[in-house]
Amino acid sequence: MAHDFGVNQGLVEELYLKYRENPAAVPAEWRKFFDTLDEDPFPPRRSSAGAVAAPSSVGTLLTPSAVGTLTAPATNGAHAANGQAAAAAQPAMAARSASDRRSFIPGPETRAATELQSRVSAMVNAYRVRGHLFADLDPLGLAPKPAFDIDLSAFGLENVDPETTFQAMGQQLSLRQIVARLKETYCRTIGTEVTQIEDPEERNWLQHRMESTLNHVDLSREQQLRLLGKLTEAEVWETFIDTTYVKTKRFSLEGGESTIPLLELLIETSAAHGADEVVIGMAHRGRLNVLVNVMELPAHDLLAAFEDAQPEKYKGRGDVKYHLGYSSDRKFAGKNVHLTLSFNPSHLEFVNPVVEGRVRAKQDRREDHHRKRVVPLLIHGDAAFIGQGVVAETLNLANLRGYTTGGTIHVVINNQIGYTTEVEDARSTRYCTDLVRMLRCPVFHVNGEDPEAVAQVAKLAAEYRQRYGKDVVVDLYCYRKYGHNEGDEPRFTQPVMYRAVDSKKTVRQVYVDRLLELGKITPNEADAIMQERRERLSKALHEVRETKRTYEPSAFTGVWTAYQGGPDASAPDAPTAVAKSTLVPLLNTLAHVPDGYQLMRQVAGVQQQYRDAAEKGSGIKWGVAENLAYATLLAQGYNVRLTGQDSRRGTFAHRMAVLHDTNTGNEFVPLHHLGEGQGRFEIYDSPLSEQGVLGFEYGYSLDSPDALVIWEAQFGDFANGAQVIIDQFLVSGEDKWHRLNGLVMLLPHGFEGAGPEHSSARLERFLALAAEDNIQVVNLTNAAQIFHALRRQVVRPWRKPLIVMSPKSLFRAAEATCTLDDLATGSFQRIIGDAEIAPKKAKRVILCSGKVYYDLAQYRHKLGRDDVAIIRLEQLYPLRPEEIRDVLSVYADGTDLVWVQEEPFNSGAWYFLNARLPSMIEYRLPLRCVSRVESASPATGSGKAHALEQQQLIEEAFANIGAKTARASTRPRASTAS
Ligand SMILES: Cc1ncc(C[n+]2csc(CCOP(=O)(O)OP(=O)(O)O)c2C)c(N)n1
Ligand SMILES: [Mg+2]
Repeated sequence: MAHDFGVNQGLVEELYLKYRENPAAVPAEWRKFFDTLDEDPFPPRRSSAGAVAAPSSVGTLLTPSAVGTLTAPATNGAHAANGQAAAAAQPAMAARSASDRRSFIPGPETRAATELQSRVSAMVNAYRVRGHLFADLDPLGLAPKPAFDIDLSAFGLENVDPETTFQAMGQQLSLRQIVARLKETYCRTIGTEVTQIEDPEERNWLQHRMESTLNHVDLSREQQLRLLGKLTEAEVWETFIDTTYVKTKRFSLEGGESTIPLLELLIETSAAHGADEVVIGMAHRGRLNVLVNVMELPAHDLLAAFEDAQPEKYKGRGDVKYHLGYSSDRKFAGKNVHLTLSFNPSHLEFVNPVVEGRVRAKQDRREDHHRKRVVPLLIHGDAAFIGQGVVAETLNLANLRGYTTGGTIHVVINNQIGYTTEVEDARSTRYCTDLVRMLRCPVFHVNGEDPEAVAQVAKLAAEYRQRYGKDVVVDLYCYRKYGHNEGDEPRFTQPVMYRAVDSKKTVRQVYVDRLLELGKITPNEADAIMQERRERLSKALHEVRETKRTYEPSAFTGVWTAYQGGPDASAPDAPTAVAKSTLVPLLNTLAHVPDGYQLMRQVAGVQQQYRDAAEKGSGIKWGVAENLAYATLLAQGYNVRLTGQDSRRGTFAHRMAVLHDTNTGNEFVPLHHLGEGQGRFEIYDSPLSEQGVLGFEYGYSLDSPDALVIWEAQFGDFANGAQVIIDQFLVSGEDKWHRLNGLVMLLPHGFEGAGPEHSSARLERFLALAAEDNIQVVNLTNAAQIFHALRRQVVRPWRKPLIVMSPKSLFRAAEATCTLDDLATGSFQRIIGDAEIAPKKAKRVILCSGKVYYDLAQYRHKLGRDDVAIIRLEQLYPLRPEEIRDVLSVYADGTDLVWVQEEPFNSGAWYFLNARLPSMIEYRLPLRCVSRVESASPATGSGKAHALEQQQLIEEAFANIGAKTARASTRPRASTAS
């Protein structure tokens, strides 16, 4: 064969044949390449049949240098390099042995030059794709090196005169220069993964930014001093606390001090490119340092928290100092930038979706349509980032219309250890950032001991985010100077690592030495910077001790000024009824679709319900009442956001908020067409995620007190997939952080024979989490109730999460419908008494909640009894004792009071009520429970067994009326115990 293009022979041949016919038919780069050939590299040959042989392969269009890529060496196993080209490199290597490559025999001069040029191109590409494997990233020097090399011999270039010039990186350079530039750009203290980016414009932009500067940032002396100043602040804070509060937990940043200048530069660069607000989420490591040195929380406040001088003030509330949030305004790039550090629980990475939701809410509020003004910045630990599932759920939100925030800047404080767990046991991937490969976004690994490399990466990352609106990752390689916390001994488990750690100079000292070497600073100057920072802290401590200052996070400022939390008793009531003159036009609007818009028959039936409601004023179903609640709020100018799996239609097809034309598929959302000045209605089907999405909506509600924000579970059972968000944020945020939120959770709940996993939203769990009026829990029986409950959530200024045990069958039940009058004159009823039964006649009072009410009422009707009252507890928390007392006051002392629940004895509201009700009603009526028997799983898997159980439950509720044996009991019934 006249010319050897390795495994790409067929592909190049095909291109050449085209070129031979018509040079204009191939891409310009190939044309130029073929033009340089002084003889036909593929002279016509004859097949045995005498025809011209077809080219051996047809590939996608490549450039000459991309073909070169295919002959570049491959990596191995799990650590294979990225990019399709690299994947293809492996067979190429197998096909061409080293001796093959060395046996290159130059043909005529130009042909040899062309061949060499393609090898050089291959080498350039190999550095771009895999240079990061050879970069000097680990300040401890312990990270394993790859088992192969990337030197000249890998490309058959080892015998080429180093002064031979080639075209590379857009210039004519000698081979020596090319290698030097490649090593400097890709193998120094920055390792880049950018070749996986799909958009060539983005990839080329980054490549150009890196190759034209050799991935260096050019800093003025002033900028270098600022960098040193930040490193010094980082170090001084830690050493000051270390000596002042010996062995007190602070989760030292030492070893990773570059985090501080990194954050500073990320914010500054974002600001220079359009950002004026940054929301940060981070864990324990270095958080105090960030609070003081980036957020500029006065050191006084944190020192006061260390002093902990007034413990009585915080009994039963508050949080540890390394979870505290803060917000401040600072000047960056000549303008004001608002910084927010989100409050955070111990649970690593769960703050991620919360921050994203907050950013989205802020962007929406500020009409930041390009999402460049408000930027999310998430700081991760290396072990947590790859280990926690919520990371993947949050990354998957990145590019979704309902959730995108225009790109998140991720920083990993990669100290190469998680508590005592080493990298080898922490992940199956090479990098702790490898999960983000799903987004194909750029990743910059950087050696944290090279602050100027960190500065370069900060600029690249922030500029990329601002320019392209996508996620970007900075993986800051560093080490952890001490154990996991300050009381922990790391040498028990990492003796070798800590020998290396113990031999290190501080990051600041390494930089000082470098600046001294370059003559940029004198030793006295460096000392003075340090001294000045130390004195600032000493002075602050002195003042704190003098004044016995304490620290309390500020609350209810900014958009929260007009809202309140606190006790239920303090919650002002606001009318939720809406005049018929408003309701009827809204119903007509909801019924309206554009001319020619074709609806499926069943969907048209749902639309007809609006018309019927407007005309008849009765028989209003749940879905109509719910959509009408949104419509009335929107018409008043409130914003409404509702997300969940399949929420646009509704799992049970009761909502139909987004219509589809049967011919075109075009969507139509009636709630978008209510008229001028209406609020924003957003409804999205969410990805199949619970913790990610609930965290996001919680975050959204944190920054939109004036909106109705709703997360809907497919079935309530799935909400426990988001249990951390519920426990650590939703129910406890007010107690720990003074942070309110008004998120609504719609959790389909109810025993209808659907099996263990589609019956229970675990009411008992929410009631166990209920304290200090932290949440509202309701289980509603009538369409008017959801209308008033949703409206109440927004129109009164009291903000608490609302947990709704949503119905399933009641969506369609005629008994649960309401009238227009109920919406126009009524209000939310926490408890619904029994108007049917004369109190004097009542021998038994049944108390219940939710759909079981209808089963009980129906059975009573069947029995024809007029001596059993049935009272519905629509709101289970907070309970207002006076209202309960009031409703029960009409029944004689000693009347049998039976709590009836569909749930097993150990679930539902029984434990909760049994602990509270008797004293609330001053023990006037003896309380006992009728329920399903105790069970480890919520419900039976047999539909028939369910029906049997339900029948027994209802019968038992009516058994032995008036008999003396009916006793108050808190124990499982005999059948349960045996
Ligand atoms: C969800 C969760 N599981 C376990 C822990 C306990 N824990 C606290 S820190 C830590 C190690 C974290 O390692 P890494 O993410 O690398 O952060 P580093 O402490 O090294 O900065 C663990 C396991 C936790 N806080 N959260
Ligand atoms: Mg770590």
